[in-house]
Amino acid sequence: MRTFLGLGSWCEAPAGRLFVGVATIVALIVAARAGAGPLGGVVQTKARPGTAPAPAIVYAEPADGAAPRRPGRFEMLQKGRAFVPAVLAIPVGSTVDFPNRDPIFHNIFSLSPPEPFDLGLYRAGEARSRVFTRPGAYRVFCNIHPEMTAFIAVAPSPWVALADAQGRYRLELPPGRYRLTALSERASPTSIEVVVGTAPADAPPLTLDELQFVAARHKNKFGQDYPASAYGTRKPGPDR
Ligand SMILES: [Cu+2]
Repeated sequence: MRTFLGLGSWCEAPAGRLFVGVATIVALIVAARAGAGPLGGVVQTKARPGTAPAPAIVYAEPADGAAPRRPGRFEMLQKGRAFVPAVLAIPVGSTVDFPNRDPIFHNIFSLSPPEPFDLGLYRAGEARSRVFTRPGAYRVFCNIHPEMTAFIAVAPSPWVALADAQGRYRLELPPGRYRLTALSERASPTSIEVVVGTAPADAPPLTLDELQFVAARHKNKFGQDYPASAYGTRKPGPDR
């Protein structure tokens, strides 16, 4: 039998503080030549030995003025008793479709503080959708299968990216001053300020710390423990 550690009670407090940066460093990025101005960089994660870092999310907010709204449409499948993909990074206002591609029922929900939701129970072949109007970090679960866990980061701007396995990311930013924030499902957010010119540039590294993260069984949609029968007889999903 395998125990599913599903990012439980520890997680909700940091999620509520998602967009409060921990450390702020001012860094100036000097434009070298005219043209498009993508900002690249790398997120370095302090992870436990032998543990792959959780996927990092990076987003930029204008330091002065409001960010434009450019919502998109995204998809998170329920397939093989897992969420696919298990991590999404989306602009605020975006819609996420949650199709059920399994031959069994699922019940997707989140208790995360930005805006808890419950999509209810639905069968194979059906899809339900949700518009994420509030920025923040959403831990997403299934009320039947505790091994199903996902993470959706809703950025307050259109400039958001999921870093690759090496922590590298790229954001297409108009020239200006920005607050750049990185976070993951296992690390509190950290921010720096950057000034973006008209030429491609690299931001100073952002560092995430997973060492404080303690995995725990998460609760069901009623805030209660799952029945013991929900564990152990199920096919294991991703242990994240
Ligand atoms: Cu399920």
